[in-house]
Amino acid sequence: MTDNAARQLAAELPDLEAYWMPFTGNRAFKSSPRMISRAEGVHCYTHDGKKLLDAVAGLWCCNAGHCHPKIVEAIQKQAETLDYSMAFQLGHPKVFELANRLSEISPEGIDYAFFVNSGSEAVDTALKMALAYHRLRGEGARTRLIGRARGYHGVGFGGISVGGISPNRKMFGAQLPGVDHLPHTHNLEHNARSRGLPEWGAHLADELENIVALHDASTIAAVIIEPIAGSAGVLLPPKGYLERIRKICDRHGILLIFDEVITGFGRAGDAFAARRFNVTPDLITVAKGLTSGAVPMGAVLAKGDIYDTFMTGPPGAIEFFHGYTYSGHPLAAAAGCAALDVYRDEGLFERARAMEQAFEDALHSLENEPHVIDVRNFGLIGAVELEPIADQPTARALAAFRSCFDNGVIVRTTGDILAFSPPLIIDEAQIEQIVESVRGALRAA
Ligand code: PXG
Repeated sequence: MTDNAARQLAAELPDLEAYWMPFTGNRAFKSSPRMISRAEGVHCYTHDGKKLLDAVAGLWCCNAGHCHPKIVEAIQKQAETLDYSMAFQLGHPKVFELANRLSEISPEGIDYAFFVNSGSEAVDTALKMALAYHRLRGEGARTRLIGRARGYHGVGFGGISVGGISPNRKMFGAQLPGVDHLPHTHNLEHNARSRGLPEWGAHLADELENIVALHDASTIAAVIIEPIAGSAGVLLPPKGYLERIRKICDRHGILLIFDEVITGFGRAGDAFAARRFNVTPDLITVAKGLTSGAVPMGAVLAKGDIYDTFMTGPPGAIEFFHGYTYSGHPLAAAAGCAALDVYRDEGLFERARAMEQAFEDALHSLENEPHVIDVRNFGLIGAVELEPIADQPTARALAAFRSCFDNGVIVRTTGDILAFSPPLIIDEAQIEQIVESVRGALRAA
């Protein structure tokens, strides 16, 4: 941007100081803001009119594309009909409709939905459900929670405790007690440049047996994992790994939670990764694509057995002392129902599956570009991992991000990994544009 353009932009913008931005270099942003003022379909537009292809679907969430007219209309209609009604002891029709719709598309046996407002809340809710479930069954000693290295489960205290991303944990003191972690499955020595699920690494699931041996199964409530880890840089489950985790959990009476905040709603080429991989957990956490990112909402989807376990005690009693003011908010519920309509009517989960090969081929054409040490993909999730510059971790990927942005494409970086999760409506020409913009960025660096 020229000095003149920067001055003009600053003149048109509000004062940027008061907003403390999340997961952002505030000072860097405020000295050189990248403002998005409008979006439509796969494109976002900056404040000064630049058109950008959104290769991340917002933040892995706008699966139906931005500002889908049917979702917009549903939100508008809901806003003028019922803005809010008490979330506890009162209900409204849309939220029941959404729960029913979710039970139709979730894996067999997962029939209940508890609504929250974000992925972080979904995770904390699922962990609490797991603990209470065991206690209700007379196994109150099962309090231990098992996460995984490099796992991302949001930023609540529960989520960072089971999460495995050090910068998200280290500043925040003592966390949940009694948490342990499985190793992650990312291994470039064995699996670099895998197309789809990597061949090597199913045995890493057996580490769960060692954790059980150490703590004893009678102390372990739940294992939480992302079927495909997104935030940590797209880490794929080796073939057979999730099946093995499921078997070990079954053997020891441990609940399995799939965190599908990213992989849900078509991203993995089916309604849920659990369905695509044919491995059914006991609880699924979702958010993001649930409303196609249009209104904040998350949910925990639960097996009937878990719901039934809570539905005991005196009639009239509250069965689960948990919930949020905005649980099942009417605008979110309306957006959720409309998003599910769009996914169904436009066949977007099937479309994600159909585009998978083109996406894979395009991404893997970057394998031999400068500094690329890995390319990996599954569904409409992909990553290009770069060799870090010595002593400057993240710098290489951030430079690529900036170059792509200047070239009209928004990508996401995490460490020195470029991550891609385009809206499910992406076409082949747009995939090509993303990949060519990354190629240009890498060659120019
Ligand atoms: N679980 C998973 C698997 C997630 O990916 C959350 C929980 C938390 O969701 P909320 O709605 O509380 O943010 C997430 C969120 C990134 C990125 O750049 C990913 C997320 C959030 C912010 C950035 O990869 N995922």
